[in-house]
Amino acid sequence: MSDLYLGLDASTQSLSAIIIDLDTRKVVYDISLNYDEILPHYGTKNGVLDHPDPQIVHSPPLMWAEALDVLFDKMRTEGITLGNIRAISGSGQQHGSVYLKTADTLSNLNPSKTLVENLSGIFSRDTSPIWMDSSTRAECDEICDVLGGLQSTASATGSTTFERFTGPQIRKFYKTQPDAYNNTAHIMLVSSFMASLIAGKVAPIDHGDGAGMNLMDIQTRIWHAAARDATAPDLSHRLPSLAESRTIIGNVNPYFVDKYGVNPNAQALVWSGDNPNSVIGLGLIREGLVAISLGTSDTYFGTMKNCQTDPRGEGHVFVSPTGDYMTLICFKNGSLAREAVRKSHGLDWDGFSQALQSTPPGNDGKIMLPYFEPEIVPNVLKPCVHRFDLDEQDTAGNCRAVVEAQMMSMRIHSEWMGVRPSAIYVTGGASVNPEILQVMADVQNCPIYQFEVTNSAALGAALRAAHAHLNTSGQNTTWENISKGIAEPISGSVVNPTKTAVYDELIKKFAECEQIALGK
Ligand code: XUL
Repeated sequence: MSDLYLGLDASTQSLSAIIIDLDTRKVVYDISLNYDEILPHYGTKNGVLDHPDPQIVHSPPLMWAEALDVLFDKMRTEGITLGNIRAISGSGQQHGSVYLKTADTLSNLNPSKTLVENLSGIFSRDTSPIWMDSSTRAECDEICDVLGGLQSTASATGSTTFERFTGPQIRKFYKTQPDAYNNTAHIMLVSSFMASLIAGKVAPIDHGDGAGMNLMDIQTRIWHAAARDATAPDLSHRLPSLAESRTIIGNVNPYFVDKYGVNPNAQALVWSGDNPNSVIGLGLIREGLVAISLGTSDTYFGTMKNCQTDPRGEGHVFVSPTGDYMTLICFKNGSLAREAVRKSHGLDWDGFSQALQSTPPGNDGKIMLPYFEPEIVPNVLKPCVHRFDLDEQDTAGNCRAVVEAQMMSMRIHSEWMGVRPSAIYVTGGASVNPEILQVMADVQNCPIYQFEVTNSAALGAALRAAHAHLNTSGQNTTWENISKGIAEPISGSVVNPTKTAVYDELIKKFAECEQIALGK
């Protein structure tokens, strides 16, 4: 019987599981359970609770726990051989936090009861602020000021303070609900909360997810004392330890053995955030490998050996599960902007592609800054589309301008990493469009590969479980071995750069236009 590895992913909208058989390099089980559908009694919409203030976005932590019961029950009834699971790890939406009065119950869960029954009364805060919450501007400024401003906060913790990051969220909780804060014994991340349930004890926070808190020293990977003190009093004994993401916490909680037949010797690993897990699920295991996800917003993430932080404070540095560093840069005007241009010129996607084909690389110097929505990178608060040497009615020119702008912006705003990509793996809806990929290849001057993944975070978690298990059972293995044949781009999918010189020139003009648009 094959050894199996389980990767779970507690994301914003769903709990997913991927089981891999490393011998055959195959995903043997892949499921995603949508919280709104399977657990409607929590009243969430897209996994979050309704709130009159749109800046406040919370989810119920008990829902995530209940979803674990539903998932394991489903796996058991579907005949998955949970007895063959050798190791379990997981992925959580980053930044969200869970507040517990006590963790004593975790090691003593009664399998004849549900997780909800077992966990009743342990939370000091019934709802968890998640990454979509943006209600902590004041706390961000307070912490950032104590740490000496944007640049020094970024070099201390990997990112300047962001509303969704855990430190500012903890500070707001302490300021607005001091009694509940005092009543809190343990503060966990979504990832470490789920790992604690699986392991039956308080799980460490891994360096990858810890870097999304504005609380961890990004160089030494221990809690940053000044950041901690700037966040809330007596925080040190409320936070768990920090650990490498390959750390095995112990064997799986007997609750899952007795109730669902999980292998009693299955190792429970620390969990990490969804982005660090995706780095593994996409095979970004060497410096210079970059992934670009072309989704509602476009994200750029890649690995780097040395820790470089962004002096402009726009990008984030997390720790990769390989022990290297990784970056994440989020551009809000992704599909949003491409679609706005397409629709305003009455085109379908074929028409959009034809427009790209009919225009030359470099667009004869026509430039757009496509801030259809407020932009994260660069920081633009008021939406405004700027055009330089570009007529608003010029259909083909506008189509090319929006795509070139996105690709040039990614190149300019990732320069601080000091690592030029050697290959880019592209995912997300727009990654099927060869004309968009050609612009990407030309602007970045490197080959682009398509990647067919549905859940790179859960896959990354399963691969992390396999890596840790093999390396602790005397079968030393490398990340290259682990990802071979399973976390690789679609073979033959390469788009090579053809016209690059034009962009080395145009990018200078684009940078100037950006400065003008930003009023600098
Ligand atoms: C990263 C971020 C999101 C969440 C949810 O900084 O906020 O990607 O991890 O997916």
